[in-house]
Amino acid sequence: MVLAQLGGSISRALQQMSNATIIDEKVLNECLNEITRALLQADVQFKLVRDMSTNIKKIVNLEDLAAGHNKRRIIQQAVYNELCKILDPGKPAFTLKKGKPSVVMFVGLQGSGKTTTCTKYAYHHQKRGWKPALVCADTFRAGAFDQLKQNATKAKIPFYGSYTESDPVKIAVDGVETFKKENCDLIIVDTSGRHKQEAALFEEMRQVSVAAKPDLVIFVMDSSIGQAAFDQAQAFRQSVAVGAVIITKMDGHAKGGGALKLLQLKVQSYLLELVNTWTSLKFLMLNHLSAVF
Ligand SMILES: Nc1nc2c(ncn2[C@@H]2O[C@H](COP(=O)(O)OP(=O)(O)OP(=O)(O)O)[C@@H](O)[C@H]2O)c(=O)[nH]1
Ligand SMILES: [Mg+2]
Repeated sequence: MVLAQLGGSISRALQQMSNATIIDEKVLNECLNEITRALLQADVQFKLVRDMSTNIKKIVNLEDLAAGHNKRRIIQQAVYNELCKILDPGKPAFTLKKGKPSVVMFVGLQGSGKTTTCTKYAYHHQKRGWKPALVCADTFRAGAFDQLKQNATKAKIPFYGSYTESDPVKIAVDGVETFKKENCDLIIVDTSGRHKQEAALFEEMRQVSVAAKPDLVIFVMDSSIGQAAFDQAQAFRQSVAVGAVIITKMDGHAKGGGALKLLQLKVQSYLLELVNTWTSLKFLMLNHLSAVF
């Protein structure tokens, strides 16, 4: 179920409840069952959904509510608050600061959409008055620099990379330094998603991260991987301090649940630093709807 569908199902359940002539236990239960079903279909962890439903029932104690109370409004507010609780990572999101260069590093498995999303992210900020730049620290895949260069040129964003230098750490450091001198306030470092061995990929990522000192590391994940999201994100988290997640290809797959699976990560505390998962997600959803290129 894609996120838009999930939103639609929840709204419909609330609307049906609002349309009922009398709000009683049966109407409340039907509404909660609908919401529960929609969340479970979207792959949200069972325990989370069950707790949410229990909490709402506790808050909305129909017997205790005096006749004058607007029960519809109280139920809607309780559902809203409980959904927000699931999504709220409890930490302020990373924000860019004017006049200070922020370095944002993108990591993720091959083909997850890092290079594409780097440019979307840069473009998104450029439109809002920031001065972004792109650094291609993927020296493993032939054609990686050309791809970034092409994207950056289309979006009119300055870029840095090399056809001859094979050390991604050196490129990352040089690129960041170059753009700091040029007063860019958002320096985006794209990294490799493939290597002969996975261990080598994680080690490279760690070294680039140590050298480029990113203010934020964004883990890019393809929405179609569904259940595998959990293990993948956890593996990345062990190598670098992932601070946000962007879920790509939400346009092409019906498995938006992969995105919601991340809720489970948050709640199970594996990715405590997923500070702005949802701001990133919103950004991404906005962007691919209004095709950047
Ligand atoms: N439909 C769709 N396709 C996407 C999206 N993001 C990326 N792609 C496509 O997915 C493919 C891989 O994207 P890249 O940006 O090259 O992925 P990457 O993670 O940089 O890949 P490597 O550099 O090989 O690790 C490309 O064909 C993109 O056009 C998206 O949001 N929706
Ligand atoms: Mg790439």
